[in-house]
Amino acid sequence: MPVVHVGGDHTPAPTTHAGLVAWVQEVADMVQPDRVYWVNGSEAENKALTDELVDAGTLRRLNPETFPNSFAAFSDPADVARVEEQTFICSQNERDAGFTNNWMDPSQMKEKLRGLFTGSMRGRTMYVIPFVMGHLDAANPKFGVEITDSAYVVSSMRIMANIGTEVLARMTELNAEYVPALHSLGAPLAEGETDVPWPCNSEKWIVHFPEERSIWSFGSGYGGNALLGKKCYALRIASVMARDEGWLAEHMLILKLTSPENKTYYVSAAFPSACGKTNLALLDPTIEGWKVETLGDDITWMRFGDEGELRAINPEAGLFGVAPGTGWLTNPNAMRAIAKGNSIFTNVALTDDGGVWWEGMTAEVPDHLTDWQGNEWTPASDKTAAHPNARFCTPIDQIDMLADEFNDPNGVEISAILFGGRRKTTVPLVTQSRDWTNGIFMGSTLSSETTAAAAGEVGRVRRDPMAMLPFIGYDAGDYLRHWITLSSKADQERLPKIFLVNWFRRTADGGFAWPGFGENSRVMKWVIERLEGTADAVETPIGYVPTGASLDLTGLDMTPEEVDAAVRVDPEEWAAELQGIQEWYSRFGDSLPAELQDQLTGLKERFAH
Ligand code: GTP
Ligand code: SPV
Ligand code: MN
Repeated sequence: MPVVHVGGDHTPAPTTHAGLVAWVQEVADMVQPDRVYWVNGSEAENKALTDELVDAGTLRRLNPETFPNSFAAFSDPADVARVEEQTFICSQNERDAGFTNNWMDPSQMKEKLRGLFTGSMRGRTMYVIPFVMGHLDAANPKFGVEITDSAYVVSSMRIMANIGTEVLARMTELNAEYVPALHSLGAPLAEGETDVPWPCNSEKWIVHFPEERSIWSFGSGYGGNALLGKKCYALRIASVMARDEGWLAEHMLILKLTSPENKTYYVSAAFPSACGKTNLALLDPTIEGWKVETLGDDITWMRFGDEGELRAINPEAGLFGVAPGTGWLTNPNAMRAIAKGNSIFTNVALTDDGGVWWEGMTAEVPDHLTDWQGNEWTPASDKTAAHPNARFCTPIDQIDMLADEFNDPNGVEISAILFGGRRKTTVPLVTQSRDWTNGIFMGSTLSSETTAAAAGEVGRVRRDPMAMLPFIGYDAGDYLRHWITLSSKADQERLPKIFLVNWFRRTADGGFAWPGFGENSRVMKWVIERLEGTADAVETPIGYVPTGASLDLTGLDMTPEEVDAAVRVDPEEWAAELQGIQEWYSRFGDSLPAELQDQLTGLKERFAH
């Protein structure tokens, strides 16, 4: 593998971008790696890296017959999810981080981080990964450069983003600005010390400097903490860019629907982590005549176009999906993409024939597995075989139903936006907002039970505005105001309609009130028919919900009472909900837009009448 050394026997960096070369040199001086390597993104390079990772025990090569060019990684049991407690927005002023973010004075934080990063790559290779989020030929391409000491990160970033030589060439040609994104596992190796399969540090810091548009991540090798193009850049830093440049960076999927009449619609949807974005993005409809294609499953960048239409792109190139629950019955499109290979699995279980398995992948449970922690596992085991936040990392172009428009730098026009959460009670299957501002109110008060995607308690209801709670890179009230003011750029006729959905409501016996997955196509059909003005709805204080007769239930084994239980607006449940919203809004202090306070007042009044 060709190696570019910095210092000593200096070989020139493969770029004349002076700012970049200087930054790489500065980082190398601090982290003191054994070598510096500029990632070119080629297949040969990836083969060499994955071979090394297999030798080091970080990756297990899967059976090439069933999972070609695919690998499994098993993390340190303390490094399995995003660490929100250790995630910081270090704006110059504390006020600009807002109450939803951890904050520390940026110079103090830099000093702390410099201490941790000094010598942190000793004994390791420092990889320099030029990448672009979104299209390389966009009007204003969003470049980044991740420096990391993890080859697992390099190989995963190669799936999740466009990386390497071509990107660097374009950056150089444009002398472009880029987001410097520094990552270290925080596990230097002493002379002669043998490595562990998943190096990391018990101390973790995921830090963003919004004014500088830079990222420093220390101590974790896990996805959202370490693949810095994803949450750190494409959401936290991008949300700040979006605020300043007049666009939106959102935790959303993008879906294309074609009706039996051959009309096409694009819908984006924001659900919190592990609440169904990838599954809806890859929807396999159960109703006749409807076709679904996908453009993205996790992050969406949107801007108002010249005609006042809201246009969306997916800045990512891969899926980093929740494995458990992703199966041939619930999500065949994801399974087909995974089966093509070229994937990295993390914290899944291994089958005896060198394949992977997780809860919900197949109807049949294997008799014997090796669980994600390397222990023997049988169906009698009292633990799950895969970690609940086990992930698959797969190139998006392996999805058969990927829409061609994915490749269009101009994106697609969004007709409807869904906000959704995981709520056992209270929130109906689907509700159409009264209007745009009421829809922003719905998004701003979105609530969901916490999941295994972040470290900490699971199942606790928390407010998660626009599913962006862990990802808004600035003050949450300013973020909501940005949504409101931005729509002045819109053609009011073409503003998307906004809906609130909940696939996770439970019945008295604890089961799901709605079968979900492919059956969600029935809800999507209602959404489209609402846009077209053909579906009925009943007006409730929270908005418009379907009548039993307006949802297409053909072939679905549900009684009208069961459907009613899924769409019901229960005044008692909503009395408690209003209390929760009131408390939530009180936390914003004076940064809450008055329009949203008015929305809450209006909602209370409608319930009182
Ligand atoms: P992140 O990648 O963390 O952002 O998650 P996500 O929002 O993409 O969630 P994903 O689609 O991976 O789903 C998370 C979990 O919810 C999986 O275990 C799914 O099986 C489950 N799930 C998704 N959609 C539905 C649904 O309609 N009904 C039910 N009951 N479960 C669902
Ligand atoms: C999420 O947690 O929302 C994810 C996974 O999509 S991660 O990349 O870890 O953030
Ligand atoms: Mn996500």
